[in-house]
Amino acid sequence: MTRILLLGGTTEARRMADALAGMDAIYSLAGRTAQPLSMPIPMRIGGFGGPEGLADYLRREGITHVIDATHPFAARISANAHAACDALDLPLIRLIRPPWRGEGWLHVPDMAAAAAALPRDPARVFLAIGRMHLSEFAHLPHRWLLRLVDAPAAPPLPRANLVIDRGPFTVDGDLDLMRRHGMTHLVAKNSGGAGAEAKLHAARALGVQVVMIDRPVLPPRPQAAHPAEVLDWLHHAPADLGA
Ligand code: 3Y8
Ligand code: NAP
Repeated sequence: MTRILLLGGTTEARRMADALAGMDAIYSLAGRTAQPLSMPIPMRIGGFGGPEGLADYLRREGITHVIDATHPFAARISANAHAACDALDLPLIRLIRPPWRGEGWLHVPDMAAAAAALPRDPARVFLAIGRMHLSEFAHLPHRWLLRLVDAPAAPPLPRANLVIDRGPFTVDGDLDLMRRHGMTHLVAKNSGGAGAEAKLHAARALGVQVVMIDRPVLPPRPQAAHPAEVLDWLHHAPADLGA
């Protein structure tokens, strides 16, 4: 009896949920945003309590297959899924989108390196990295444009303009936003996917310098780029043996 846990929180995960409608599947979110989008399959929201908590959940719920469709920068949940599925010998596949490629970008390995790559003199920087890592830029002299999913209780950085918006975003929208704020630099995670790509097209059109943060390295696992490949895997991954 196939019972699927879909670790979500991305556009691809939503498309995977659509493809699983009618099957015995559960969509899982961390509970990072105030009003997450609803899904066509039952949802659970909140952490599991580390890899052990996730393993307990998988056992208790009789999960037979896990699909990790979380964001490429959600490294901890992916590591936990890897450990929990190894411990229970459960099939796990990662639904992930290819990284973006572009000309003239400054590639950096992490947030601290992105902060260090910005100019010494005050610039106008679009920090399109969400809310969770802004403190790594707090010591810099720049003017910031911040785009967040939910309005923060207090301004997260000095000299910051806030845009409260949930993607997917459009090129025209990001061109207008970056032109209006006179952006000189853009800091982005190499998330891939279409939902956040618009800002890169806008940056190229406006000659804005892009600082691109490379993805964290994850343990090797079967991967797919499209829900159809995952459905194929589901029908071939033996539920009783690790795939
Ligand atoms: C809670 C689920 C869908 C999914 C939409 C995608 C596209 C829009 C682009 C910019 C970059 C950023 C951020 C972003 C994008 C999609 C996708 C994507 C980037 C939601 C969602 C959850 C989250 C969590 C949120 C993080 C933040 C990151 C904003 C839902 C809308 C910057 C990542 O305030 C916070 O705490 C926000 C936290 C993790 C990264 C950060 O460090 O702040 N996503 N985003 C998931 C959960 O609870 O498990 O609310 O419905 C999902 C989406 N965000 O259904 O179409 O698929 O990538 N999300 C990044 O890529 O750089 C915005 O502004 O240009
Ligand atoms: P993370 O750092 O990898 O995970 C931190 C902790 O959050 C995990 O250990 C787990 O808690 C919990 N968690 C994360 N994703 C979960 C999920 N889908 N279901 C249940 N618990 C989850 O993750 P993150 O970077 O904070 O991302 C959180 C969510 O936002 C994920 O769903 C991700 O797909 C989505 N998202 C993230 C980004 C990004 O830039 N990081 C962008 C877009 C969407 P326990 O240890 O207690 O189990």
